[in-house]
Amino acid sequence: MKDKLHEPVYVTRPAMPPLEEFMEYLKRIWETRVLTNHGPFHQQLEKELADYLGVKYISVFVNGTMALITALQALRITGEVITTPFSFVATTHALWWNNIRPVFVDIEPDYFNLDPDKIEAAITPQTTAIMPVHVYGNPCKLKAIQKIADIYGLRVIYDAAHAFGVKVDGESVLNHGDLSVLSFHATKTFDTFEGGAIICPDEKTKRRIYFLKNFGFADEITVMGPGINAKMNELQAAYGLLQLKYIDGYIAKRKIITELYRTELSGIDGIRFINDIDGIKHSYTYFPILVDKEKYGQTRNEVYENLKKNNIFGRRYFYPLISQFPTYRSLPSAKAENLPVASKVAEQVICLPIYPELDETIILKICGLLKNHS
Ligand code: T4K
Repeated sequence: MKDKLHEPVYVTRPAMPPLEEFMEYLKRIWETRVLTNHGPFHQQLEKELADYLGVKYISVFVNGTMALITALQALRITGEVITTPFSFVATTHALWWNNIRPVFVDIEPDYFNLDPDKIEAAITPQTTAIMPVHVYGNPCKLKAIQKIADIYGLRVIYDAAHAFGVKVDGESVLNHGDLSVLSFHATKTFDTFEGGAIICPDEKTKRRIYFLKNFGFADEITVMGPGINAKMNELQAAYGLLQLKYIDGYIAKRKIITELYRTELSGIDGIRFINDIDGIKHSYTYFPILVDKEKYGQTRNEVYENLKKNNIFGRRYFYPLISQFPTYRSLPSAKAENLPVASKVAEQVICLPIYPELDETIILKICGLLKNHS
């Protein structure tokens, strides 16, 4: 155990199924020689994911970023899109790649998602859509966002990269909005090495997405538009099928870890974490804490450095805000005065290690370091 306690611990580590079981899938690929282009594993994964997640139509992608870019294409989004600065940079990059102007709106202080009360003021005649993020897998204020979208005739595309398996009152959070986008990156609860998906409510949209992710081919000689190559390959899809057999166990372990963190960290003045929300089935992809330097006596950066000195590599997701990166910082909506809550949270947040194999002794070590910090 001594060694384990001194090994570097990263914010995450992918949970992997037994290698022998993957060999069976590899043998099949070697036999059929179907490596990509909507092969049998690709199709089977779409079917099994739709059943598992409780969604009607899902289209799997090579990664989440390409899925986001294609989702915007699928709905022909143009002009301006209202979005959050408190996310991974890919959210806004997907807009940039579509020549769409991001308009940053502040987040709410409880779950750090786009604040619906601030959306209306940011709408202009050029606004065509809202792109919120279910940050850390906690659902956005779905009804309030949809209400605004309905009044102003806007589309809603949820970046649900963190929300695999999340349910609201028994229904998938992915069924909200016009489209939702998942990431199956190695750092996520459900991974296919790299991967992603778009969830849509009707067959017609799924068909359009299907064409778009394969260069726009509608059939062998018909190209319906400037599609891209963003298909998930058979290796990724096969791995995803195997991962699905283990996913409930992964989520259960993440829940146990989350609960241990909460027990150990409760009562530390100046450390805040998010509790489970009534009616929500969580997937525990991240464990963020907020450090209030006045009460805790150390800044978030000091906490980050102190953990690092002890071989614990937490991550400051999401600092800096996307609005602070050179590509976006000259936008009027990127000004810190426009984003007071996001600016504060970005200065205070650190995500602690969480992954199914994380040992209890390591969690206790991390919590011990946080308790005895003076
Ligand atoms: N929207 C949102 C809201 C997102 O969070 C993301 C991705 C996207 C869209 C885009 O989806 P993808 O196109 O990625 O599917 C990571 C991930 O690369 C990224 O997928 C994720 N969000 C983001 C929040 O985190 P980094 O640069 O922090 O990852 P990295 O490589 O530093 O990994 C973190 C730790 O994980 C490492 O210290 C060790 C461990 N790790 C990582 C990898 C890649 C492993 O143990 N094995 C691995 O293979 O961005």
